[in-house]
Amino acid sequence: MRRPFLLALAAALTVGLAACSDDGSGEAPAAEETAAEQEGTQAPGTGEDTADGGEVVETITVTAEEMSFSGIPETLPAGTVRIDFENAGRAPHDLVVEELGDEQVIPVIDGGASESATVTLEPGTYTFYCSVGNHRSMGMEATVTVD
Ligand SMILES: [Cu+2]
Repeated sequence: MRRPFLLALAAALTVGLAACSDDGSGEAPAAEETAAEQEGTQAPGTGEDTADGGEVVETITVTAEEMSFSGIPETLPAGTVRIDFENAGRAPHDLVVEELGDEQVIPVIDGGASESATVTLEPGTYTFYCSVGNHRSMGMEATVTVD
C-alpha cells in the first residue's frame, strides 16, 4: 500500500524541479536586453571632433617615428587645432591626449600612412603620446601648454 504514495511523491518532486528550471531559463531574455542597451550607449561616443564645426585656430604637422614625435609645439592657442599626422617610421603609431580621457585623436596607422583630425583644447597642460606598446616610455611623449 505504500508504493502508490511514494510514486505520487516522486511525481510531485519532478514537477517541482521542472518548475525551478523554467525559472532559470527565464533570465536569458533579460541578459540580452542588457547587452543591447550597452551597444546603444557606445554609438554616441564615436562622434568625430570635426562635427563640432569649430574654427581651426592652428594647423600643425606631426611626424611619428621610432621612438619620437616631431612637430608637436610646446604651446598652442586654445580652440580647435588641426593635426596632420604622418607616420614616417616602420612600426604603427597613434596620437593620444591623456587629459582628454586618453582620447585617441589619431588612430593607429601603419608606417608610411598619414591621417588628419581636429582636436579642441581649452587652456591647460596636455600630454600627447603614442599608446602603441611601450612607445610612450621609449620617448613618444610631448607636453603642450595651451593658452
Ligand atoms: Cu608609437
